[in-house]
Amino acid sequence: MSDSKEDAVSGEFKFNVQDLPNDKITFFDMQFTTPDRRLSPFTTLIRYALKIKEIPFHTHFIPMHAVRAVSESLSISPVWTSDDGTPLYTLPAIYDPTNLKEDGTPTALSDSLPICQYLDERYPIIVGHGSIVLSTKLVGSDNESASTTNNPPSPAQINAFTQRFTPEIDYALLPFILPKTLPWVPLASVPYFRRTREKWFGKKIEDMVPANEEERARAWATVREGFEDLERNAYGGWGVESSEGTTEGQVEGLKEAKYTFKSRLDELRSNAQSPNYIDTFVAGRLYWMRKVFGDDSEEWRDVRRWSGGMWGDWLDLFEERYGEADV
Ligand SMILES: N[C@@H](CCC(=O)N[C@@H](CS)C(=O)NCC(=O)O)C(=O)O
Repeated sequence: MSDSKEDAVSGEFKFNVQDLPNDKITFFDMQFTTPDRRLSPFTTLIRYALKIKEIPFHTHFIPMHAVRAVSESLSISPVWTSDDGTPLYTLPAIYDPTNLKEDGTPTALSDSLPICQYLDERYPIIVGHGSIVLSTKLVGSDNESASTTNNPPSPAQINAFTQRFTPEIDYALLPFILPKTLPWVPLASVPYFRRTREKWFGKKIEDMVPANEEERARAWATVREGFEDLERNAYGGWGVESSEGTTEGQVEGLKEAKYTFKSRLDELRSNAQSPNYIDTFVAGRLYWMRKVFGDDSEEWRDVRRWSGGMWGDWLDLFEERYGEADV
C-alpha cells in the first residue's frame, strides 16, 4: 500500500466523491491547522483565480498525507514522478461535475497552469466592474502575438517565469518557511511532511535555518534580493529572461517593455486589466509568506518594506478583492 494510503488510514481521513456538490466545481485546498485551514501558495493561486473569474465553487480541504489517495480516487494523474518511480500528487486540484469527459466521468485535474487553462476555456472570461468590462483570461496562447502587455502571459512565458522564480526565490525562502510551517501541519500529516521535506533538503527541518546570526542574515538577504530582482524587471516583463540569457518564453519587444510589478499594480488597481496567472502566482507566494510568518512578524514587516513597499500592497489588493471565502 502507498505511503499516503497508509497514513490516510491511520489519520482517519475519509473521502467520498458522492459527498461533493454536483452543480459546481470543488476546489481541493491543502488542509493546515491555521484558523481558516489555509496556507499553501499554490492552492491560493487557484482560489484567487476562481474568485477573479467569479466562478461559484466549493472548497474541500485535504491533509497532505491524503492527497495521493484522493487524487487516485478521482483518477487525477501525478504532476511528477521521481527517478525511483515515486509519483508526486499535489494540490491544487479541481473536480468539475458540470463538465463530463468523453468517458462520461466528471473532469478532474491538478497542477495550477493546466487548471487555469481549463478555467479559461470552460468558463466565461468577461467580468464587469461598473462600466468597465474586462477579460479575465489568466493564460495566453503560445501562438498569440504578445507584442503588448495586454495579452496574458503564454504557457512558455509562465514556465520561464516559474523556472526562474522557483530557484531564486522559493529555494531561498524554504529554509525559513518550512520550520515555521511545521506547527500548522495536521498531526497525521507530520510524518509525511517531515520525511519528504527532509529528504529534499538532506537535513532536519529544525536545522534548515542557519543557527549563526550572520549566516542567517545573509540567507534572508538572498530572499530580499530575489524580490528586488523580480521588481527591477530582471524578468523583462512577461517575456522572461533566464540567468543564462534568452529563454524559449522570451518574446521580442517585451524585453524592452520594462514592465514592472509596480506599474502592473497601478493597472490592477485602476481596473485597467484583470490579474493574470503570473500576477496571481506572486500573490499566492505573498499570502503564504504572511500566513506562515505572521502579520506582525519581523519577516513580514521586512517584506513589506522591500521594493518600495509594493509587495504588501500587492497582497492587500488581492485579499481585498478576492480573499473572501467561497462564492
Ligand atoms: N506544479 C504544481 C505544484 C503544486 C504543489 O507543489 N503543491 C503543494 C502544496 S503545499 C503540494 O501539494 N505538495 C504535496 C507534497 O509535497 O506531497 C502546481 O503548480 O500546482
